[in-house]
Amino acid sequence: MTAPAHARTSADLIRAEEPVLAHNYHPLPVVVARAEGAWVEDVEGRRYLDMLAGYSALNFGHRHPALIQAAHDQLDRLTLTSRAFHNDRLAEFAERLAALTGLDMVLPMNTGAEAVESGIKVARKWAYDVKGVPDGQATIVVAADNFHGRTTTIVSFSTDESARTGFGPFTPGFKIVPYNDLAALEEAVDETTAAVLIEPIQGEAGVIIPDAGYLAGVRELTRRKGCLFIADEIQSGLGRTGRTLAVEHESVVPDVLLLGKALGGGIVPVSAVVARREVMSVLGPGEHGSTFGGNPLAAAVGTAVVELLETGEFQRRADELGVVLREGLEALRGHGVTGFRARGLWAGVDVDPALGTGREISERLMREGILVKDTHGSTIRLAPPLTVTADELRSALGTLEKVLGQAG
Ligand code: IF1
Repeated sequence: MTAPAHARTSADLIRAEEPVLAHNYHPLPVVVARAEGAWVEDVEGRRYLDMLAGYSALNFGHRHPALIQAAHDQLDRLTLTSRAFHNDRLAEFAERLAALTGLDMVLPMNTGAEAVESGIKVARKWAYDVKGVPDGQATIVVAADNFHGRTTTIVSFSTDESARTGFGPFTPGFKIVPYNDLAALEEAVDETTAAVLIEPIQGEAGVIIPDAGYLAGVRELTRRKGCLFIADEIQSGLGRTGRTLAVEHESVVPDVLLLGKALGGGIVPVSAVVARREVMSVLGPGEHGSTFGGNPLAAAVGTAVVELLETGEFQRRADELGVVLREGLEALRGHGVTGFRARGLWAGVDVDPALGTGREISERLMREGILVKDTHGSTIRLAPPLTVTADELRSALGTLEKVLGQAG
């Protein structure tokens, strides 16, 4: 007879997962039981500063009061209708999200991967219906080292073998070019190209920030060559880089924008494709859909998220605190940090491999009360909630310095 869940220790719960939970993750050995703001607490009551924030799904911190209130209010009214009927929350969500992004129409979905898949379908249909590409011949150009999700079509164009092995056969119609290389893009885009799909900053690859001018170059090239620019801002968007959207750093407006993660406020899965009217208009009734896409609970929380972003407060915080983050990391350069890339409250930090792997550094930080996640090799990513304070940020950087000093 196993102990009741509320009496189980972290170790009990980790052990209990093993026989019944798919082993598709290797989590840090911490069992979170409650959280508020930038802080989480494990089963035994130990507190940790969350410097991962759900990979940017918790931009507004854990359980932001305005978002929780919006969820509670909607839970007491209506949670799901399916799209067979209208609901009284969806119009406002779509209106305010479109206005926030500077685009025209919204296709509400649930997870990031669904937004990516939906963006691919819309771009292909635009290529056939508007651009005149012969049926079945549309191609989409993507970047090497991309991360856009885990569905079979999406891993079809991944360059990460661990994401692909064992999952074939794959979806055709994708070309892969090096990221941050406009010449390669120029060569790859041809008359069959429906779209160029890229992350404005590559997250999983290690927070790879392209050269100044790259995003503007992609915008100019796609416009000139008559294909769509799809920006996957599922991780880079919604305040993370110090702007509503990362593409704003180069004053670029894509034809199609993919959003997710923080759009659901860290409460419910909410994602969306937002696009120019000409593009989204290729979808007719019955041609795409989702049971939960645009449900009233998601729309209510999504609207509250948009409301937080309309003030610009979180974007300013990320921009201003980004200076604290970059200065702190600069001070660690040569003291265990061999390099870093940072924009707003988002950084990929390369640690001297002699001091340990990213996983080992992450575990040492966990024991010191800081939660981060490694990406590849000895790179760790830092992405705290945008509600983090400067003191909390400095404290986390001090702990990183301590851990790097102890390591090796
Ligand atoms: C996990 C990575 C990050 C994304 C971009 C689409 C999606 C993601 C730019 C798909 C999702 C998540 C997946 C999550 C961990 C996290 C991740 F490590 F997997 F690669 F952030 F870098 N576009 N990224 O970053 O969105 O379907 O997951 O909602 O545990 O797999 P999703």
